[in-house]
Amino acid sequence: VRTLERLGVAAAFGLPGSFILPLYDALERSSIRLISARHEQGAALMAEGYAMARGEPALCLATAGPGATNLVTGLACAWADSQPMLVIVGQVPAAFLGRGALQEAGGVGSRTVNQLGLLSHVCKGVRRVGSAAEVEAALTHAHHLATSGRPGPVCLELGVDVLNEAADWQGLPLPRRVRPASKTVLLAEVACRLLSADSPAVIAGAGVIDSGAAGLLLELAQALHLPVATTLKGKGALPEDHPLSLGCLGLFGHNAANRYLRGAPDLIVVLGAGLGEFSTQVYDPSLLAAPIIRFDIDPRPLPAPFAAALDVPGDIRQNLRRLLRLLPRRGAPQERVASLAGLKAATGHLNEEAAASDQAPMRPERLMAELRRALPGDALVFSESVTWTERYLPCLKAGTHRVGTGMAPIGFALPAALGAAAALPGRPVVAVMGDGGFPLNGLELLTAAHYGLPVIALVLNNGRYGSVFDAQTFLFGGRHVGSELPAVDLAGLAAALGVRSVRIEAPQEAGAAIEQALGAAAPVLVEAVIDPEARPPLKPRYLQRTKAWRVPGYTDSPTATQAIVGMLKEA
Ligand SMILES: Cc1ncc(C[n+]2csc(CCOP(=O)(O)OP(=O)(O)O)c2C)c(N)n1
Ligand SMILES: [Mg+2]
Repeated sequence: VRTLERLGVAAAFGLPGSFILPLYDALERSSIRLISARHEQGAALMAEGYAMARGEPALCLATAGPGATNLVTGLACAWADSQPMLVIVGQVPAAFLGRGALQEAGGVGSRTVNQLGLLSHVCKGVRRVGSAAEVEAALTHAHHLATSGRPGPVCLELGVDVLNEAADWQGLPLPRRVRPASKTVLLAEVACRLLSADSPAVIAGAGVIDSGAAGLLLELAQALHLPVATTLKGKGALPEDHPLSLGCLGLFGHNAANRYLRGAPDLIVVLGAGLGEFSTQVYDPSLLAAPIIRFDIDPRPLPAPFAAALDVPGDIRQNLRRLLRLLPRRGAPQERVASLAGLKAATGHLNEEAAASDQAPMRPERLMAELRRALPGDALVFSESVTWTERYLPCLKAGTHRVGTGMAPIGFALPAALGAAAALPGRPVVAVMGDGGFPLNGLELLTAAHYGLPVIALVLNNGRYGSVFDAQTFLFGGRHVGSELPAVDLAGLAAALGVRSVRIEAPQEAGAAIEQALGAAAPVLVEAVIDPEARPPLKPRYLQRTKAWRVPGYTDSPTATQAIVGMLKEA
């Protein structure tokens, strides 16, 4: 615990059990804030949200066996989202391994789970620590591994016998966080190419936010008047109210970003983005036809058919800082900026019509507009309803719109928001999710109430697993199997959990309800009844993608074809 304190670990999220109890006990007597969750998945996602909010790892704790296996999805999510985390799982005493001990999980007995083997697939590193004497070095190394390079969770397994064993504290030196930079000659080449391009553009991903480079991106964009599109994960890396912001690229992104990138650029600088399926509109070659210069801490190959013409490996903040030193601050073509405003106005950037609609039940676009009006610019939003927040909830400050789309599990937003509330006391934090996603970790509202974490849980209630329901409309002839949700008395549920709630049935109620929740200084469940027929605009490439998954022999009914064609308004 003393080592954890020295490493700057300030919070722990976990769920207790026999084999981790000595650590629980010691944490209670430390400066580390311990938050006990209702499920280990929740604890892991809280630690992920903490890292997203604060840029530092929290501790995540689980007991041996079921505790450790319950971590899998949460750790997988943090791993896929490249978020640092220190994980400690308990284990039965070494002498009991392989002998059918309760919850033993060393993989040595018959039908015994190898918990570390399992977690090794969702962690950056795992290690069994065999003696108390190794703990300090193992923790120090784990922290270094979790935070350096491309961050991720790192897991240590400690037997309860090791946790109870005494050891001398050595006071090992703490490693400094390494931020490797590329060579100046490489950055000079980037500067040359940028300056000689006619219409360069930037695509920014989460790597910009996570490396703390958003301020430098703003400088770069302004210095050269570069239009900036982001991926969903990088949303807001350049504030979306900035004239150079194109918004988000991709299947559910902004038309302005998609259209601009298809047409204009003769050079694309990709900063900390993996350019996956959704960002690239299912690997559409026309979206990234210009040569790509790519900055990344982990320059793995881009997905086919894309390839970087120039790779700039290293820490994005370091590299952008060096690049900026090489660039003149020239007055750049202002008309580029003017044309972006025109492009956004012409492409229904925020679906202004729906965003102003007074219909009840509410259009999600209107809810997003009300949410934006009510929230302060620095409020943190953890979104699972990404098809609505990505496009219709402008992000005004880098790092204030966070998603778990590395894995895209439903159940992410609420626990992640709790972790962020623990990381940044006093900052408003909102979890945006559907009525299908809420139940997965909804009982963590108990945790919020118990520890006084004042999150707003905003549930978009459309009575269904909307995206699944829609897929069944397109792919299964409208047979909606298992996608309609029974009505739940969310207010009654919230009351039982000791949490206040408010229900929004008409758009005129939304602003006041959200403001009231913001002022509550306590967790509040805000239920927004949403028009179940509201669907995000569909792009042809999305349809092309899902059509390939249709049941054999399927043909569209005339009404389905009509409905689909009606939705295909987008480029
Ligand atoms: C853990 C997990 N299980 C299943 C899915 C598949 N899935 C994706 S979206 C979705 C439905 C979400 O419904 P809801 O939260 O109500 O949002 P809506 O689309 O209705 O707005 C499901 C089940 C998933 N992403 N993650
Ligand atoms: Mg729903």
